[in-house]
Amino acid sequence: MTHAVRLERPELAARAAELRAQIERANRLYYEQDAPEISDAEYDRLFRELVELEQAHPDLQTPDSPTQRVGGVPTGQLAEVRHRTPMLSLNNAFGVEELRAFDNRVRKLLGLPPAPAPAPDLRYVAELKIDGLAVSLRYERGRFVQGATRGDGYTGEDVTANLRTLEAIPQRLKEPATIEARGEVYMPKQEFARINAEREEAGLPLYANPRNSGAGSLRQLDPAVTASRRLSAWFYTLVEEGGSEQGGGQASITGTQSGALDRLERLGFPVNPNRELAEDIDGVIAFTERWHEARHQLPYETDGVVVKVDSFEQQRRLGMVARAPRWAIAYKFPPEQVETVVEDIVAYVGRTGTLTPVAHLRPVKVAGSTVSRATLHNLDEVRRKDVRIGDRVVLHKAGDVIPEVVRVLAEGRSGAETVFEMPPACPICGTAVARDPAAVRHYCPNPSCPARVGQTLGHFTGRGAMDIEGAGWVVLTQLMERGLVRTPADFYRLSLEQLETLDRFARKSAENLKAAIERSRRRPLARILNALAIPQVGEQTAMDLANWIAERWRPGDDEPMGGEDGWLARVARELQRTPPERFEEVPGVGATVAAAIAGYFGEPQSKDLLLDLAKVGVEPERPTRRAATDGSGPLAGKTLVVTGTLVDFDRQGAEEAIRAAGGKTAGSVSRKTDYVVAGENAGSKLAKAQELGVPVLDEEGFKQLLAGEAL
Ligand code: 3B8
Repeated sequence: MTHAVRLERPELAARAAELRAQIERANRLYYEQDAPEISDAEYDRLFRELVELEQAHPDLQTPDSPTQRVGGVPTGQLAEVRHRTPMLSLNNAFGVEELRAFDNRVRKLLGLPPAPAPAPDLRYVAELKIDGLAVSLRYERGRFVQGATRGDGYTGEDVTANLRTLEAIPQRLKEPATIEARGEVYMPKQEFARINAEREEAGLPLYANPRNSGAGSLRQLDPAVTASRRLSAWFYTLVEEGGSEQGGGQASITGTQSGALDRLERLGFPVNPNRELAEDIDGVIAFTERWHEARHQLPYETDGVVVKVDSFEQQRRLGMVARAPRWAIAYKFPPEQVETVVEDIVAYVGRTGTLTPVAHLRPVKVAGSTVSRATLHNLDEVRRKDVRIGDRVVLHKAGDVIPEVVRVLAEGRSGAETVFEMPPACPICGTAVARDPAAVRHYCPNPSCPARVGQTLGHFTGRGAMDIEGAGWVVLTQLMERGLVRTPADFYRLSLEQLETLDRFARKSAENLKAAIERSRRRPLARILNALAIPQVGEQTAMDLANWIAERWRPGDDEPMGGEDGWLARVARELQRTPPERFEEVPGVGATVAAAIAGYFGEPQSKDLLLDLAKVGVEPERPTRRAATDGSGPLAGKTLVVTGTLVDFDRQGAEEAIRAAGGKTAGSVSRKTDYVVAGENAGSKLAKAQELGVPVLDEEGFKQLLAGEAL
């Protein structure tokens, strides 16, 4: 304590109380509301200060101090699960010096000579530290029976049903082992960016990072929500029956962490391939250096390297203190924050007319790329952060992908900084800007605003949609300015002569663009639906919706796919008269998205778009036949509803099996339902079936039915 300001006793007690309050508050925001206000680095700093204070003055420690718990309190909505062996957390190391200190502590406790003397019996495993949500999965005789979050380390939340929707989680192991596997469920960076973009459009609060959005997606009461987010997982701990996190029962099986990782892999778990068995701490340090920059190229976020003593026997001798094992440490990469200057703040008009203030920044390198723009989301956010033009700011990338202004360095202001105001008129079309009653959103109310139309058309021609090569912004702007394209269907009416009138367009370039437009007529239905820019419908939902449509309104063998009397036109008419609740049958679509889809197809402005596309000759590819619909198959002509959790099928798998057997699936039970397949925790649909006298099958009965065995 020589370097710190010396505090007197009452002040120390006050400081400890203050730290506890700050940490508790941060824990609540982080774990319960998935909305942290302080950075991880700041949290770690507070936590360490409290740990140091309590270590120096043990009488200041209270039984309920956050240092005595792992953190994370169950929200009380999901069922609780008591962990058979506690899920501890890791102590952190900031910087190489703290890694070397860890190595020396380990050596000392094991009676080995201090570095740099060689210690050939001591080896370390270095693993990438996945920035996700820790879970523990229980398998009995090879079957996945229960999955829980870490919670406070002793009691977590039961998220079994939600975890079953993850492809990364094996329902069944390659051996009938009874084990617990622990790992990290995470959200890939791109998925994080996609979900935040959707949330922004829907006016929902944004997730701070993939970890929080992953947690928000997993700690859900409705597994369909989890299923709609593409979560994945990496596993790193294997607890064999009767084992503990300090080795224990593990040793009898493999003896080492590196062996346990290999065994996890053989059992069928995803194990991160970026791991290394290092001969000494220098090997570990080289590993951290290698991944320091390279990590930005990974599709998931990693915030450090977990270093573990390889031998379980040594792990057991090292043991644990308070809340963390002494045989492992989490090396944290330095936070990727940089300083730059806000050169301007400009309001951009989006597809829906929303005006978004965007900071134009002095270009700066952060987390692997050069950044010159950062969205400020809305005026409230600009005011809350008090960002002014000319300010020096701290910048980082949320989730390692989205540039974000963390805070303003207000101390350095010269007074020449200017406060941003929303323009009173749309910067593109001059229409008076309107404001949502909810007050966060400013928007251009003009549906024919060139910015709005342009963005809509740009989305239509873009990748993942109709993918018309050569129809970039320069070309689009001209087509709009000349009045040649006002709606998406207009692209298909363009003549070669019209295209030749574009600036710097010769015969050849006109032909190329024309050919690209022609090629785009034959996109699959999912791409066409995505191209329409239906609110709340991104690529994934468009795909799910397309599959659902293809199942319900299967094209006839002789039916043309395009044209006024073709399949696409029929689909357009059907969609217009589909009530919102029917769209909830689409896998992964809840009430909000269903309402948005129905709202879109009911809107006069968008209603005829799909029909128009059919009329101008857009011809989707014929959906591939995934099911036996020719009247054969044991479930031909039958409609089934699946509810609750099954052991050997996830929801999608069960529905696919039904279709493959020639049957149909529905989302709700009615008198027309032939069977209800009820798994564990089946609720209202099961009750409905019993009320209507619809036959109910358990999983065994369902399998028999699929196998064509009469019941
Ligand atoms: C013991 C071992 C906690 C952890 C651990 O990628 C313990 O190993 C832990 F008490 O939290 N985020 C990892 C990661 C996390 C942990 C770990 N290994 N690779 C991670």
